Amino acid sequence: MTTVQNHPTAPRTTADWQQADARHFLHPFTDFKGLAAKGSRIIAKADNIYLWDSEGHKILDGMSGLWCVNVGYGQQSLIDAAARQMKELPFYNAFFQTATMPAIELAEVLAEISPPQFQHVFFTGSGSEGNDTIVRMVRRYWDVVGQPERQVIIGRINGYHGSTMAGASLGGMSGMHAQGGLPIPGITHIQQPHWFELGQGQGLTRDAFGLQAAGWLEEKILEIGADKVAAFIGEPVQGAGGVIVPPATYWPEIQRICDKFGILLVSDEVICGFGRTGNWFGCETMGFKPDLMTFAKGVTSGYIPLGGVLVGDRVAQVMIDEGGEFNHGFTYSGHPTACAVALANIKLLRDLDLVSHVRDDIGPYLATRMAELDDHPLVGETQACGMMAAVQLVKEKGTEPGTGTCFASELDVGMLCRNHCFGNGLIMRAVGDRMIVAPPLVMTRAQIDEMMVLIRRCLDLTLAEVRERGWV
Ligand code: PXG
Repeated sequence: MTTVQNHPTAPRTTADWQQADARHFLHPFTDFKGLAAKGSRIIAKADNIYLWDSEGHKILDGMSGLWCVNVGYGQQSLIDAAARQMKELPFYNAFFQTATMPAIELAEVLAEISPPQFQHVFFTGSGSEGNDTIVRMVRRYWDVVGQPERQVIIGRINGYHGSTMAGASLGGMSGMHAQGGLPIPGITHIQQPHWFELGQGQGLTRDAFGLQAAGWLEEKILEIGADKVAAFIGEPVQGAGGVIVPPATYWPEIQRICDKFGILLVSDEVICGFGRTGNWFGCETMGFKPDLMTFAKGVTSGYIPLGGVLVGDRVAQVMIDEGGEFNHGFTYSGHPTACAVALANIKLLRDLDLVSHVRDDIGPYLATRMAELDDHPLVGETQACGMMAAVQLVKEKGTEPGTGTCFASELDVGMLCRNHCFGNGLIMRAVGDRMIVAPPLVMTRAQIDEMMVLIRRCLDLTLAEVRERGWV
């Protein structure tokens, strides 16, 4: 018989929390044994762009939680919206010919703020479920229009589309494909438009490299046979892959190729949506017109889980007029409390004019300040787009900006730098040796200055450490 332990009534110390965590909580993307030995950092509270851990340390959250807290922490109108809705109707489903008012209203508002081809939305509980929905809907679309052999969906190496079977398959993360028999059949990948890794050293301009990278899609389509290809999916700016901002030529050329072969174009807006790039959606910043868009994260600023798919007219008309029943959906599709929080979040984004704040003021300011890091001996490239930015660490700088020689990956220099960030009160992620930030959109110029002081300090500390170890 198992005995149920009562939760202790005395306040727990950090060590108590860490022990309970290690005993029972399996964290995502984590070496369980390694973390249990080390102990988690326990985050206790947050306000605006700052977090506090269980030891009372204040931390500047350069990652908006996990690319999601776009309006910053502590926004009372989101909290009130959740409380109000929970009191009125915490949950009801959208199956069996029923609907709730917040879900209807949110569908209406999403149609309003998204590009004009989007008038319909399918709700899910997360971005991964959104991308599972994409796979099923895209394949269903081609069935209904009488081309069922169009099954293959093309994604990109180092793209990230979630962690479910379909999401992880669409993504191009080799570590994920190595576990659980992925990708599932009918999903394949092309190389990413990553200048620093694949573009430099070829004697191409960035724009020429953008065309070359888009051309890999056409090559892949011809290799598979255009009549077998259903869709192409990509993030406007790759997020989890390391904030890889493609050359300006890339997305318009991808659009041209998809149009040429009649292939559906899917924009995964889970990170780029809701103002992150300086427009409501990343496809607007990158200049393309997708047929479908996945969203999650910023739709509620992460205050409560919600995701979905915006379905463009081309697909929606077929699914509505000729599709019959679409056998797909989740308990939480259109969750009223989540939708009420999303409505409050979008109202706040509008009231504070945060999308133009990012486009016209704080985004360009972040880009300018990040570019100043190009003079640092460890920095080979900086990139920024709206409120996301990357700093590529290098062993040796190249002769031109955007070039350089990488450290051996087993040295894990990015992790050294990330540890200095943690130690200095800054959340900045490392993707290999690419340091990335995606701070809340409510950030002020003074707060960006504060973040830049921390970033430069951490780069200096990392440089001192790699010198000491004789790695440069
Ligand atoms: N698409 C994109 C573009 C994402 O960034 C998902 C789909 C999946 O969403 P859900 O809600 O199912 O997690 C994501 C999620 C990281 C990291 O390490 C990024 C994400 C999730 C977890 C970690 O940068 N993005």
